[in-house]
Amino acid sequence: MVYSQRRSPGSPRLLLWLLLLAVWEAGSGQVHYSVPEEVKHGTFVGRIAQDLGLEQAELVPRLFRVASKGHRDLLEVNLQNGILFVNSRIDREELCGRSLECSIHLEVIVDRPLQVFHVEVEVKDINDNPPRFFRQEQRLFILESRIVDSRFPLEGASDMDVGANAELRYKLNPNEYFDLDVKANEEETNILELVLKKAVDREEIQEHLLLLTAIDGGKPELTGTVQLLINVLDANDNAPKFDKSVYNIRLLENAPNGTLVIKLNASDADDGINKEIVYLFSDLVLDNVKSKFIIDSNNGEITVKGELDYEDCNLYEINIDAVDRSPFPLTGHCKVIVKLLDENDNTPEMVITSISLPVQEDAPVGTVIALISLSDRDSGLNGQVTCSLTPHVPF
Ligand SMILES: [Ca+2]
Ligand SMILES: [Ca+2]
Ligand SMILES: [Ca+2]
Ligand SMILES: [Ca+2]
Repeated sequence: MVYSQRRSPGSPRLLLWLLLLAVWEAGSGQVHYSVPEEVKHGTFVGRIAQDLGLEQAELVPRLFRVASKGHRDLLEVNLQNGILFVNSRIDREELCGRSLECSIHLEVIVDRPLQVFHVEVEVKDINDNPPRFFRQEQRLFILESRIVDSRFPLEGASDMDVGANAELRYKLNPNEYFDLDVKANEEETNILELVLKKAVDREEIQEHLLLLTAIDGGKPELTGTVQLLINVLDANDNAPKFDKSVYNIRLLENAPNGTLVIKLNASDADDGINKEIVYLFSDLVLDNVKSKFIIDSNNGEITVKGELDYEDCNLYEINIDAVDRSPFPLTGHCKVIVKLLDENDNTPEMVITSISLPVQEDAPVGTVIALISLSDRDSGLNGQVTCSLTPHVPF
């Protein structure tokens, strides 16, 4: 290479000539090396002097020097042996981010005559970044009534490396309820979905804990994990239930107003308003029952409201509904049978059905004077009547 040392900056022709020379040098002096990222200080990169056609002995006298834009200190040349070596830590991710191509451009300059060489040092990716999830925990809320095959989106992981070192696959810990579905899209990201494979039941399990693992394609592979916390939300899928379907109650007639007949109790396995219960007389309940009894819708207490007369009616059948407060309520049923017990509240009644008066003084013994009929509205012993006459009379 010939180069005139004479400088005449005022001459445009010379400038043009210099420029053309520089371009020609750039084209002819291209040397390419590659080095993995994160190698230790002093790692050999290439025999740069030799590859550029320079003698070791001329490096110092010709002021051999290297310039690199922005990252001057990453690579260095030993002027004694003309070897390019790694001078400080090279982190591919810091240098080039997610870009597939990553290289350091060096400009090698020698004087007398001035020559400029261009050297590319490609920085190769190593798998030094595990897949990372943005959160430590992903929380999902799933209504228990969701059908099998329902899908719920998940957030994937990212990997700072490139190529296979950043290609992720995913797995979910084996479990009864959920599968993982991963679809690749054009943007080199994955679409992750949790798929319901068995219906969940809040009344059985309220919270499912899963572990999602992302595995990169490096050798050896690196992994990242995230916990999936799945809260099962309640659906109104349980009707209130009474302890028994029939309650048999015995109650004295004439029980005063407000007497407690029974305190009913129903329970509901759901949650929130889906388990809150209202107690009501069912549509089957007749008016005569409603006139005698009252039910407290909040606590299920049935009390006496009207007068209970055994002689009037001695058996009441009361159908009760327990309804939850859901907007789509479910109902449980029971029957309360109230049997009244008789009290001796009726005096015997006497009716003279026939009488023949006056009695003649010579009436023979055995003559029927009067036919008396006795009755008592009470029952059992209370209704049994005995008859007697005042003593010391001729009858
Ligand atoms: Ca990686
Ligand atoms: Ca890397
Ligand atoms: Ca439920
Ligand atoms: Ca319910």
